[in-house]
Amino acid sequence: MTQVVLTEIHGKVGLIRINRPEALNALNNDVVDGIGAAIDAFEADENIGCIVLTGSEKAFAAGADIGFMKDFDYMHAYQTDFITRNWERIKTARKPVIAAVAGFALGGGCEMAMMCDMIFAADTAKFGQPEVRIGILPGAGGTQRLPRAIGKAKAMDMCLTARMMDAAEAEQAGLVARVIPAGQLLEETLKAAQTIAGFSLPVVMMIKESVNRAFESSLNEGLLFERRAFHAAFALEDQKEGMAAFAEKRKATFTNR
Ligand code: DAK
Repeated sequence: MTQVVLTEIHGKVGLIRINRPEALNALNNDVVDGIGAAIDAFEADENIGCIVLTGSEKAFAAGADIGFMKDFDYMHAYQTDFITRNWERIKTARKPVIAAVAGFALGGGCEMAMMCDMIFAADTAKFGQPEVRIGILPGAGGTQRLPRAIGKAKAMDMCLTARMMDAAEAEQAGLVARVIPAGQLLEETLKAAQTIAGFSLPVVMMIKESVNRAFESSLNEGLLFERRAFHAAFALEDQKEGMAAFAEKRKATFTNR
């Protein structure tokens, strides 16, 4: 049987690849469970400092698998806790997760990319929330994360008209961090991930937690959270090493302590 989720290790980076080319990487339970298991493994591996989630050249993921869910009734969706049960593992990852998106990122695919900490897009990427076309609404965060990323006007436009947004517009709107020529997407994303993985992991995790707090709290609460984390950083050996290395004009060697 084809493995619908593949993993590789590149130095200190764990790569997760969605692999259902016949269905444009449509997301079913096997795929989502596979991504969750891969994240579990990379989170537990102390040699890994950053995770990259990607698809194929043609599709990051064209959405939740429509065939899989077309006969669901309300009670089934509710009782099996559809989506929440396994999709949210990306959100709870403590190490940074970068989505490397080429081709279609639609519906649940766009939502999954937005669950990651940032999106690097190939110039071929197309983002959309076309659920309205098939009689449902975005249900894995699209109506909430999209307006936070690109504002109400464009989020409404995408969710209500089902139009796709190309990579250039997505970058201009703030949905993606970088647009990269398609042929270099993985290489460039892995390079950025290696940079992150070369820093102190506890500091990287504190930064991720603090930035995420900006979306969950008032400015004052967020600033307080940041300040506490900042003070805590002075308890790390890596802070001593980082500052000593700067003073001694050498490269820091972090030990994640
Ligand atoms: N599901 C299942 N199969 C899909 C698929 C999908 N989302 N998208 C594509 N495929 C399959 C096609 O059926 C086709 O299979 P065969 O016919 O060859 O067997 C194959 O992938 C190639 O697709 P096309 O022949 O259509 O390729 P094109 O290049 O012509 O078109 C396309 C590409 C991406 C524009 C088109 O495939 C398309 O419109 N796909 C559907 C996109 C879509 O509507 N995505 C949103 C799905 S709904 C929930 C939370 C979240 C969700 C649901 C519930 N709860 C909390 C309850 C999420 C919902 C969604 O994501």
